[in-house]
Amino acid sequence: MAEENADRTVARSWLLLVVVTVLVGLVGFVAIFILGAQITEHDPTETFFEASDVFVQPDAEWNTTIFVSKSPETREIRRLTWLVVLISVGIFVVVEGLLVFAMIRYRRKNAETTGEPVQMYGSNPVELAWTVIPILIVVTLCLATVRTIHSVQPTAGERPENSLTVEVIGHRWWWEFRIPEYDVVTANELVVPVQRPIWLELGSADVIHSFWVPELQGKMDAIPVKTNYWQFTADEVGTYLGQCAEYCGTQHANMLIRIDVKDEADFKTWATNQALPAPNETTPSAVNGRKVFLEYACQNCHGVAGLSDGNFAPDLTHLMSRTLIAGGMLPNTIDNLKAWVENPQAIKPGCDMPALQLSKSEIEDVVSFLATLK
Ligand code: HEC
Ligand SMILES: [Cu+2]
Repeated sequence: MAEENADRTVARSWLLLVVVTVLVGLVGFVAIFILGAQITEHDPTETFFEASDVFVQPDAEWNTTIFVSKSPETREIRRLTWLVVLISVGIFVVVEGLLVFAMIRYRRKNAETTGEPVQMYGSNPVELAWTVIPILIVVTLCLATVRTIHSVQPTAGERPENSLTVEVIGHRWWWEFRIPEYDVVTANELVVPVQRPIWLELGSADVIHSFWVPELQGKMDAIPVKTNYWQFTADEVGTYLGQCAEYCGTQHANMLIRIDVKDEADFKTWATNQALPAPNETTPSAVNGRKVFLEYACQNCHGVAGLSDGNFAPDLTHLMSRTLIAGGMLPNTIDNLKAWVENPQAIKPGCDMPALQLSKSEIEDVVSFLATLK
């Protein structure tokens, strides 16, 4: 009787092995199918997340979401994410299913009819099953991950011919962007052309930062001394928000990124304007403000083309073309500029701009001057 039971159990475990192997094979096949599909192919989950207010709030001031992909690179990353989720859910269902089955089948109430479950030791098929299946799963995940990394992460020599190079330099706590092709230097807010590969060369002026605009690309470290390369091609015109993703000091949370993707003509207009020197100020207050700018230490830290070449702090040549200041903390309004110049430490404690103890009229004047930097 006991022997008969043991035989049945062995037969059952073989059956289990076959079923699970087939299931894993199926999942692997689906995975390879999904990964192998053309990246231009429509992804139905995208529409779902884009339409879902939970993940994307169109009116929110600052909204970064990993659920919407607006570049081929993020689509690849998302596909990998779904593969991992799919496999994990599969494992969960199988393991929990077996657990629940065992709990019901062998619960105490059934003990008189079914007895104790057959106690086995050293069953080859079972041992094989729980060794081989996890290995298969891990290998599948590993291959898929390597494949995705390889396809989204460029190396130094892979810069596409038609790409636009942007140098990205992380500072505590703001981002510097340079576009050598157009002589552009700006801070925190970058404009790039749509459907053209953007080639990023990342570095840092101090500690390690991480450049992350989730709708356009995954994270990439910006570190001192060594240049890291990163690349994305935006599908659509729009504004994409990001954030430093590597803790870099007290104001790390206020180190935001804003990328405006425009069509080629609008981008060129923007870039051409950014490359112009600061316009001549007109009002007496602005003329005074310019003096204040040169007399106080402002010019040592801030660059204004044609006036000063400080490069420790955000370039101010076209300050007024930006929507936010202080790493994304404040809308760029006259009142906020005044508050900022009066005491940056009250707004962004610990930041690298000191309160320069300007008088009320000096603040008025220097902000009138800043307001001419269009
Ligand atoms: C010791 C260097 C230093 C001096 C001097 C200095 N700043 Fe700054 N300033 C900074 C830094 C650093 C930031 C960026 C702070 C941040 O976002 O973390 C900044 C930010 C700003 C910003 C916001 C720019 C943006 O795009 O976010 C304005 C405007 C500004 N400074 C104006 C001035 C004026 C006007 C003066 C002179 C009265 C001045 N600064 C003096 C270092 C300096
Ligand atoms: Cu940071």
